[in-house]
Amino acid sequence: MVKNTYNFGEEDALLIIDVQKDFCKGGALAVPEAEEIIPVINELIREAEKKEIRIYASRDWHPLEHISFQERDGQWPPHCIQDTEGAEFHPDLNLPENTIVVTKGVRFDQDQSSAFDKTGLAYQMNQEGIRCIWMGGLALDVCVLQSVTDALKAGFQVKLIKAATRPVDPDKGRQAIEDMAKAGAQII
Ligand code: VGL
Ligand code: ZN
Repeated sequence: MVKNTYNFGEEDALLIIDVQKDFCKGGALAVPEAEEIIPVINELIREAEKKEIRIYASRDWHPLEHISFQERDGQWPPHCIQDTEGAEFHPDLNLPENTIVVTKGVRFDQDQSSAFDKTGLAYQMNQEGIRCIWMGGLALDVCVLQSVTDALKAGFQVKLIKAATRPVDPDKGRQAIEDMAKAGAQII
């Protein structure tokens, strides 16, 4: 179905942002059409494995009554609560066993929309000699946008795969693409 070849280089990594049940159909904070990205990401995973490219997957992993929830004057309904079903990766996502999981959203004092926000991920990727990050996941206008922005600020090249992401809000999604391109991301 998805017929794409992704030209991964030796210093590349794949970073999949928050493809979790709560962000998909029936979840606490469902992103429209979220499931449509899964075959695209699975194709990226297959290609990354073929080329022995490192795969990272971030997960939103909130404590109960997190500061980002509406009950705490945050922006979001409760979602991705630690060790609940909604916080699980989507079952159709074929994450290999050697995927490195990046846990975020755990801090009591702030949200972490970006997978790079106080997670040490930029340090880890630099240690591994990674120069270029291919990114997709959920949601385009929230955590993907923030992660792409932070990756660029940290000096990585970024390739955002458009078919591998969906926004919470379509207008904000279009704006996010524009902003990421302006910041230097390559949109594929
Ligand atoms: C996200 C809203 C709240 C995301 C996380 O992963 O895009 N969105 N928490
Ligand atoms: Zn969250």
